[in-house]
Amino acid sequence: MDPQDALRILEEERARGMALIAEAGSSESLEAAKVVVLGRKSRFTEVQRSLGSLGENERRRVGKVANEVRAALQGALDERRAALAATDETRLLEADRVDVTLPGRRLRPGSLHPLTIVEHEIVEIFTRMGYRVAEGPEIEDDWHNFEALNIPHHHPARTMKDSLYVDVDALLLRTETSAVQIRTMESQQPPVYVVAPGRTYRREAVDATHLSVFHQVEGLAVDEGISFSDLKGTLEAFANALFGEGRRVRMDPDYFPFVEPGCQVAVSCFKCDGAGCSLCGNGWIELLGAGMVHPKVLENCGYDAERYTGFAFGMGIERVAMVRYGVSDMRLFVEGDVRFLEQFEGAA
Ligand code: 2NL
Repeated sequence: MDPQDALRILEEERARGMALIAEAGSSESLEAAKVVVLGRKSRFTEVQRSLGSLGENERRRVGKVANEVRAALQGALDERRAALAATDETRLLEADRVDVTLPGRRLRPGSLHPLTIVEHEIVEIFTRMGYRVAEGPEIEDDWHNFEALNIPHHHPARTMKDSLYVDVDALLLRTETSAVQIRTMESQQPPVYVVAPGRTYRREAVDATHLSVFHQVEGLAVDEGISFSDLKGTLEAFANALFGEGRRVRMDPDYFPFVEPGCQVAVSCFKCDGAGCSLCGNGWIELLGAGMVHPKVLENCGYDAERYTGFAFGMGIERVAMVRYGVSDMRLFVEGDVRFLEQFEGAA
């Protein structure tokens, strides 16, 4: 290589190298610049390799410049490397920065749904009296949902209008939790004291007082010598436990195929004590249906209806919760609006 060319290349490489090093914005691009500027295939290395073929004087002259250029580039590389390492670290620290003076994020623990609160209260009142909790499937067959309950084939509750049928084997979504009590009676002899809370389904339009998916608690007591006055006393105890002392219970005749006699049960209003107010209207709040278990129902379950009698009752949990909390529209219970639900925090 011609010494003049070598010197020119060294100066060009010094200038180009300095620029590349200055431009490197990260540790990675700086290492890439180093390879370009001083690496095995760089023009600088090419010049160095050619030194051996020069005469003594030329070699000293060009070699001296080559050493200067290398030292300058190496110095610039080291300096830039240190600067980039510092900013890398600053960037990492910045990304990891925690402001320990910020106030903590407020946790919002969930709370029980009002229907759950009311269901628990109702069930607990009866378990304190010695009842057991029974549960069963939400998809039922015709026998447990209707036939065993003495609901005849022509009964309006059976039609597509009122029930939700599943596409297989004439199964349906249970229209009341009575089916659970039928299953209980089928599986054991008296005495039976059970409550069956749970979700029930009707093919019905939703409005302020109806949901197509709703909840019930039903109760059943079968034993020797169970009478209508046992039913009344039990419901009085229940009403006093749920709404406070001093409640009275009124029973008016009503018809359900699975009881005889059957009745509609109203509780004296806990707000006006029966005088009449905006909550109750006439002083009474209609809350339950009840009656003496029909002998046919007992026989359907394999019980001796000559020996055993029983009472049963059923209530809608949504209805109880509406009365209890003064809620005027049932749909609020299923809309999931936090502004509604958070009002029941701490209510349980
Ligand atoms: C209502 C009325 C009622 C029953 C449910 C019942 C269950 C069996 C046998 C006899 Cl296994 N009866 N349950 C009895 C009377 C009324 O519910 O208005 N429910 C919301």
